Amino acid sequence: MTETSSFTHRSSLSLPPLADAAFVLTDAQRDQVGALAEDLVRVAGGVIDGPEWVAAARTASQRLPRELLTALREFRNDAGPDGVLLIRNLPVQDGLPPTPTRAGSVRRTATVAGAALTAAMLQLGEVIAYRSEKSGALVQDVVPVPGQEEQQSNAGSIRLHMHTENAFHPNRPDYVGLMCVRADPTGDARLCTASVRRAVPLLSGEARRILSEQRFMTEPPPSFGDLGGVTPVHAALQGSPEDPDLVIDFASTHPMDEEARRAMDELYGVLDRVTHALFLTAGDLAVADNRLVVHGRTSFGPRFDGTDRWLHRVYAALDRRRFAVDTRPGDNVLR
Ligand SMILES: O=C(O)CCC(=O)C(=O)O
Ligand SMILES: [Fe+2]
Repeated sequence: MTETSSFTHRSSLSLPPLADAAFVLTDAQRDQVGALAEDLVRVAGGVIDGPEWVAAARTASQRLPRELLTALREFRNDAGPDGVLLIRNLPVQDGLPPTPTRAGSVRRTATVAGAALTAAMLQLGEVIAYRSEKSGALVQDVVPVPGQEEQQSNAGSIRLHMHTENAFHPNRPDYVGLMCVRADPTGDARLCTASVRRAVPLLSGEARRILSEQRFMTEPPPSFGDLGGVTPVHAALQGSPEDPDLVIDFASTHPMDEEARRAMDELYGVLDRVTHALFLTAGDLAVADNRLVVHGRTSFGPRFDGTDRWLHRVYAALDRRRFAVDTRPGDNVLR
């Protein structure tokens, strides 16, 4: 189905570029974030994946510039029609090392960029990770990996299909933060986002009805095991019929019957028409509301010589009580 669809952003050209709606920090605001991030680099030996560092980052996040705090708070209340908050001119440390090329690369110790990203995400919710993904690290690298070019994962460099982050998981992140520390030198790699709020009005009534029924199944990656026996059958449109959430992954969600397949094809086409493509440069943070937005990436040609595109990724979940069932008490790493 989706494997054969061509990837074009037809009418995305007529949408206002998301970059125009960005929150751009002034240089003084960037330095203010840089100062709190520098402090965090020194806390608890900079060891991110421990309760001490996360607690310090949570406290420090209250010192983010007032205007940024306001933008984050408003985004949390309502992520708007596009469901993405683009924040630009965040600090990135000088002397960035070569882009990693290892599979599963993560940040175990704090950097200025990693700390700034975590602080921003902590104003949206609690930062979380998954034990079976990127070794449970809270700050992860998104980099192309040699030998994994063809994979439908963020280590690949072929087109990454549009997806809800961890669509297969009963406790998905509410927000996905992707911060660029090194832009793609070829200029080709673009983060793609599409909002269910833009898509739903373009869907037929029939497709809306079918997509709202439990007629879809999303496979977990093998590393996640059986997720405690939770059945992965779900509706693609969930919650409010007027303003639904979207749960779908065009690489791993399977329609369970012929009508469901047609509805999913229609959804694919409609999402394609409302897709924004964003070229991220160093210091850009794109936060997607994972209930409203699917995201993916255009294909690009990595060089694996240390100059490739490099993003950091942090997830946030709104409610610690909701994900407690999948963690040990007080922990931020879900099964
Ligand atoms: O590389 C990108 O722009 C997106 C990758 C992605 O989907 C992810 O890391 O969750
Ligand atoms: Fe993703």
